Amino acid sequence: MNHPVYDVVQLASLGKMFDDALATRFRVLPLWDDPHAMEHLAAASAAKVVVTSVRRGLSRDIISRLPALRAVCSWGVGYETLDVAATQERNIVVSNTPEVLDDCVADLAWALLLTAARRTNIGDRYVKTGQWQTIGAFPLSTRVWGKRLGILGMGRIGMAIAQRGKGFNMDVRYNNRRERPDTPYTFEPVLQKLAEWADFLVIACPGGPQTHHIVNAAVIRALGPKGILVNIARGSVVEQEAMVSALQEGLLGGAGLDVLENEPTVPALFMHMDQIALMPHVGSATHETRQDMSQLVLDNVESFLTTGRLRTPINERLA
Ligand code: 8YV
Repeated sequence: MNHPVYDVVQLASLGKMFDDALATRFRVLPLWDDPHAMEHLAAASAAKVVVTSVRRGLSRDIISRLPALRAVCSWGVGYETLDVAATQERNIVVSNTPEVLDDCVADLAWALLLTAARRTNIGDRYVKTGQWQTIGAFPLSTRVWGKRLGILGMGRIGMAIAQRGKGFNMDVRYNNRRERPDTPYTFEPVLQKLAEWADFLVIACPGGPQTHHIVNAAVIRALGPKGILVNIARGSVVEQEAMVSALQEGLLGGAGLDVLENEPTVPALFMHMDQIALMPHVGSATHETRQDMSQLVLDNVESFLTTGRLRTPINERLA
């Protein structure tokens, strides 16, 4: 069979403008809304690059069907849904989209922290349903400024969250795989101790097997009845059932969650729990940041196909 020669297999859309730009510059096989994508992969035996996303992921099976694959350019900072081990076995390089989303994700962490502490979501409903007139004064909430901010994961996003904490005059400590002496914050090597110390614990570490359920029942209880848990990272980091029981029993003060286990499934129980403020996994979802992320994917493809090097490779950082 005579196939056109493709440079790029595209498994995830980058938005119309960027999809068009990619297709104008390179010979692209778009498969993101193709129900027969697996069969059509055979046409891309010469493709050097795969474009995908953290949502779409990349399996070992797909990698094995692309004999000429040299680089994977993924949309999103997380890459736990990509089979990185399979890429490393074949010396395939991988890029993600770091930095451009740090500040928007940190902003959302703060929005959730403030919502959970000051109960702005409940207050909004209180006013709009007329309860201000019928019931009167709104119950007191929790002070934010000057409190203790614990951060799990002091990467770029953790740093951006910590920096905002300074604006609220907070004492910041963190737990991380390793100490970061290049930051002004205090390292706490034991997560449970960080939770005991903190008023607010914000999760900003990567997902995947290494962090699965590290925020367990003991950590949640250590945060305590007045503590607030914020998660803008991955639902897999938190033992969700333990968190819910702690909230129901009054052993945890509140939670602000952008991410859940098994998204987009939301436990029915959550719908009636005012102690949980929810967002639908939108940390990076502003017009500006989404544009920057797609541009960075495009830049990585362009850089790899013209110079043989990625702009933002993850492989080096894994070493
Ligand atoms: C999400 C993210 O992909 O970059 C990441 O790793 O989690 C986010 O950008 C996005 O919010 C849609 O799920």
